[in-house]
Amino acid sequence: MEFTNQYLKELMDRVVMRNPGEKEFHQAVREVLESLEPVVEIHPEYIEKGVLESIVEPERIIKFRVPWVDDNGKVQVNRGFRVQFNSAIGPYKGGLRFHPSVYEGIIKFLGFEQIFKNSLTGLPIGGGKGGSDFDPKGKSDMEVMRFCQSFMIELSKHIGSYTDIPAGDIGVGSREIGYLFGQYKRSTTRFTGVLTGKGLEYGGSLARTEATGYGLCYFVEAMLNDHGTSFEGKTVVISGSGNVAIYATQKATELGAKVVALSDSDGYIYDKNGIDLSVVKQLKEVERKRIKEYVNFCPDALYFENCKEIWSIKCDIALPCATQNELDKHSALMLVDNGCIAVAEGANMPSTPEAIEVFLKNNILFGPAKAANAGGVATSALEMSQNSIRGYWTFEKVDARLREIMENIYANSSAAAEMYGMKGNLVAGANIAGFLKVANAMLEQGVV
Ligand code: NDP
Ligand code: 2IT
Repeated sequence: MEFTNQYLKELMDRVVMRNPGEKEFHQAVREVLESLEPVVEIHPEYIEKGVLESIVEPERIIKFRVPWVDDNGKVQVNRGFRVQFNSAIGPYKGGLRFHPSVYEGIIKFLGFEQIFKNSLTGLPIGGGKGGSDFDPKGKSDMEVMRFCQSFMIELSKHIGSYTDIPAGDIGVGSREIGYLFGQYKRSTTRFTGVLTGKGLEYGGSLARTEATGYGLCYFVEAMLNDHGTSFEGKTVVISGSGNVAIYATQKATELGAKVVALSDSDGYIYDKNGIDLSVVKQLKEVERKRIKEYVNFCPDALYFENCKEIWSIKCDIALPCATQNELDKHSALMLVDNGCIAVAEGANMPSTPEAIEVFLKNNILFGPAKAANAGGVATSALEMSQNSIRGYWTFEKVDARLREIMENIYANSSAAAEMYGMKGNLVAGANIAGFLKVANAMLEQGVV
């Protein structure tokens, strides 16, 4: 799509020039700016008062060396990042990603998306993201611990329960959060809710582990209900086999669907009987093994190398829950040809812009990441609430709040799309609804 608004076009050109080589960040900004075309026509003040100029620039970027000693006594050096993108509506909030592909452009794209996602939750949280190019895969627990301790010695200087509250993302789960929390406490002598996704023994919230996957399914159920259908009896394909994929599988199954495929970065499994999640949980959460091992326990299942081909499986609903740009135009066309009716993003920016275009043109119900996967961070904010009152809520209470939040996000994104003349386009609707709250807060706070 070409910009029709000259200011937005020039702003996009400046973002590309000032952030060279950061293609994922450019992609994320372009999508939001494109959605805002009808908004700035009605509200030129967002341009005139510099809101758009500011919102694409992180408030602060912290980049640091993370030295640690491996099990052979060799010194390893990684890079650590924290992008504190926008604090207009609350303290910076967003996950940490440990994956070899991490560089500044990935963290900036994730931090930028987080601003609007967090706004959509309706809760008082700003946008941030961090991480490292460290690869936890194949490392011993002690290596992971030493890395996390070194990472937190530096990060602890920049975060706090009123300033910036990190959590997990790819490669950062309960094990890593535990080590990070332990080091934060030791470095600062403060026991606070500075991280979310904590263990239940030391301030974690019930249902946070399940929240992103469950929230994704609550969003999809609301979207399907609005179009006279539901998960009941549907065939579902889910990519990834990490935290988000596992709990999306669990909830979709509970809601009456059959999930027939999961993947990791090496390949995918197809089980015509429906995925046996107890096997996946044992392999992935306990033993940290590859998804191909699944076929050793479920002999009817098949394993295929090349994870991208998972989208060739015929399904009614597709939920990409692995990583950015995992679903391209070719995959989108396969899904459409096979009669898929709905796609919703559990991962952040998993569909390429060309894939999204295919979905929108073919009237596929499409739930964009900012809206559809906001259940994780929303439940993180509920964890912060519980930490503030020094108490705990029941699983049922947190889960009910999560469901209500996801239904509201669907309703608000849908309403914003319609109000700005793009009925049914939840990409535009989510971007606009998320943007307006942050932009108005920025206007009220002046040039800061
Ligand atoms: P996990 O680390 O638990 O799992 C990640 C999964 O995605 C693994 O199956 C992994 O396979 C696969 N994957 C990761 N990178 C790649 C890659 N480059 N190519 C193919 N597959 C890949 O992470 P999560 O489940 O937490 O995160 C998944 C997605 O959901 C991410 O996009 C994340 O940003 C997003 N998300 C997560 C939230 C959360 O609360 N955890 C909240 C909102 C969004 P392998 O083991 O082979 O690497
Ligand atoms: O992308 C995301 O929203 C997350 N990884 C969760 C962030 C959080 O703070 O819970």
